[in-house]
Amino acid sequence: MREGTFSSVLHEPRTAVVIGRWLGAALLVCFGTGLVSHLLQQPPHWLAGALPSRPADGYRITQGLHVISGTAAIPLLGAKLWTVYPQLFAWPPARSVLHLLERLGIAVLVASMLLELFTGLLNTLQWYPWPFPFRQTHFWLGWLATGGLLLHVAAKAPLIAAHWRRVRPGLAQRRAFLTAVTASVGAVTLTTAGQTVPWLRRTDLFAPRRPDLGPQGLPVNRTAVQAGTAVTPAGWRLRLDGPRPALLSLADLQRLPQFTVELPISCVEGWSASAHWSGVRVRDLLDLAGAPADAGVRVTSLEADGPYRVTEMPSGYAGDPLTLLALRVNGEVLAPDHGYPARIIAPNRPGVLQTKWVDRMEVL
Ligand SMILES: Nc1nc2c(c(=O)[nH]1)N[C@H]1C(S)=C(S)[C@@H](COP(=O)(O)O)O[C@H]1N2
Ligand SMILES: [Mo]
Repeated sequence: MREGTFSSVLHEPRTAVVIGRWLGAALLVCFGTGLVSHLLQQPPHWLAGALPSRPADGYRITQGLHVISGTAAIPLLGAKLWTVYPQLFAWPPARSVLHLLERLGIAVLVASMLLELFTGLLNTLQWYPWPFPFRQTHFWLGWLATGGLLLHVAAKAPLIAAHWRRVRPGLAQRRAFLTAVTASVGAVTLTTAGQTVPWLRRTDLFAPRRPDLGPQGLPVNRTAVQAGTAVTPAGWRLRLDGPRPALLSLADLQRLPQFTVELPISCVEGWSASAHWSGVRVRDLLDLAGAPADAGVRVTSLEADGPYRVTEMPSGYAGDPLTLLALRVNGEVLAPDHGYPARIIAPNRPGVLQTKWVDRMEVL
């Protein structure tokens, strides 16, 4: 393509560096918090026992940052690509083997980054129009994109260093462009972050969730009708398996010491909402079942099938006094959509692990 085809004066390195810095910062926050989410949801064996159940709001904060930084990265990536795209049409396509490799690297970086942000955005909408599993794909693309990003920064280090500092006088067009980019990032953040940040709730216009809308003031991801648990089997008993197995009716559970805790549901999809939960401490149930002090527990739902039917809770969570088998939320008996007759609520855990419609607990 001929010189002069791209007319804007902003297709130049200083603009790319300024936007690249913001984009790089957003992507690093997004990658770090994404790793935290992955480890909390599916820890490797050696780590499971060491996961901290505090701070109680930890996952709410890291996952909130994950979705906020990922959303902000979308307009930033758009601006960055616009600044540099004339280079994508550079001719000849490769001047040397090294140049060819660099361009291939950029192709992988751009493709994985676009796909990563796209799959993440659609996940916040709970929309999965693809045949591959979301979580594993998003995880590995994250590594690919972040690795590609680091290589890209290394390859461009001299150029970045040369344009790191502002040259006076700056370009008026650049100032206008950066103001527009800042405004777009601000707008997408302000209109979506309310799904997790309470004081931004009033500007939450476009987020897929309003954290205060739903039965008992809480959103629902999977309803009781979807899970086939709208009607609890007659004569339901909690089956407690361990050295001293037990079957506990709802009345039996209500006779045990009751505790109330304030804990959030922090969904991996980005919304979070706090509530007051009341019920029996999981550790008290483990004591009843004769479990040793360092026991974990496997929780199984009444749900016939579904990816979140069974969860395992290492001892660090099971032994935390905030971890409850909740029977009530915000002063009312759990609505079917929130897990009636009983659900798990634990601190610093992804929402997917807060099992609803609990049927069975096994000492591990
Ligand atoms: N048995 C079961 N428990 C479940 C789920 C599920 O699909 N099945 N969804 C989980 C997810 S993804 C979230 S975010 C929380 C939401 O809890 P809530 O619907 O009470 O707000 O429940 C969790 N517990
Ligand atoms: Mo969730």
